[in-house]
Amino acid sequence: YVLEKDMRKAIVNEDFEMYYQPQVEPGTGIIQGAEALIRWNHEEWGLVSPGEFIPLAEENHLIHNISDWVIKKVCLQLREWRDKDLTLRPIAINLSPIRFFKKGLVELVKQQLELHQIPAKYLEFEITESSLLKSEKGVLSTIAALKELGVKIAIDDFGTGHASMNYLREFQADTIKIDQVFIKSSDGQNKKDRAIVSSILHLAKGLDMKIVAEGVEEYDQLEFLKQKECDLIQGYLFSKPVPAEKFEQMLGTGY
Ligand code: G
Ligand code: G
Ligand code: MN
Ligand code: NA
Repeated sequence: YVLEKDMRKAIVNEDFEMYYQPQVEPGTGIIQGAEALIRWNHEEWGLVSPGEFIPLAEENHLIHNISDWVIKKVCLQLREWRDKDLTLRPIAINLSPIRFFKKGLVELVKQQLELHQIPAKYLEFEITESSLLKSEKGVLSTIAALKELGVKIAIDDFGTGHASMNYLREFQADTIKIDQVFIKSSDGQNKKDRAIVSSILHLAKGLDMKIVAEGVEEYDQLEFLKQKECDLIQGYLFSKPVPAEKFEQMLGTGY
């Protein structure tokens, strides 16, 4: 309850901040995008992880306010980068499935893009595979309306939600994000995980979808993904999520 009360206060006070984790080409290290990840700087406890407060916000409806704040913040950030003449890269926003059940999402996105004169292709929404599974027709039509605006859609945590093939048929996603568990490989699972990753990469290529591998921490993982022509990698090996100013420096230094 204390956390909930503080969260309401944090929305008003804007105690949240967006961090950005680069997505890079495995061959060149060139930054081609980023995932936006929310951080809560709590006055007493310091940084509170979204893994803790997002599930709570999904229960008490504050997720609507937080989701809308994130969309506005990222659009404003893109505008600031454009105003500084930085080369824009697509930014991926994690979207809670709960947000779909309240009206106005598509309108908000359209309005923010217009307000800041940002081409829609610079926004991508990540939707987890498991949330798609549970979703109804209304969700799919909202996704279609977002796509109509020109924003991109990514399936997050791919491979863990059992949605798989039928969803890839029915649902026009642009990007697949391979879940960290298949990249990290605990001991003894390495051979199996590489077979799974290879087949997901092959599948994505056939479907003309972009593939992002998450949780890349080691060089041999990078080498493997490069060899298998994975489009982009994201993980601590290249960079952890960083504040906007830091990400800006990384863009500016010609990665
Ligand atoms: O950044 P970190 O690894 O701590 O994120 C933990 C979890 O919180 C991840 O599942 C991530 O998708 C989720 N998350 C991070 N930022 C956001 C956000 O802005 N909105 C939503 N809905 N989830 C987020
Ligand atoms: O659920 P989602 O895939 O959106 O969550 C992304 C989360 O993964 C973020 O919280 C981010 O901090 C975390 N993350 C990103 N790269 C790595 C990595 O290389 N290793 C680990 N352990 N976590 C990572
Ligand atoms: Mn994500
Ligand atoms: Na993920």
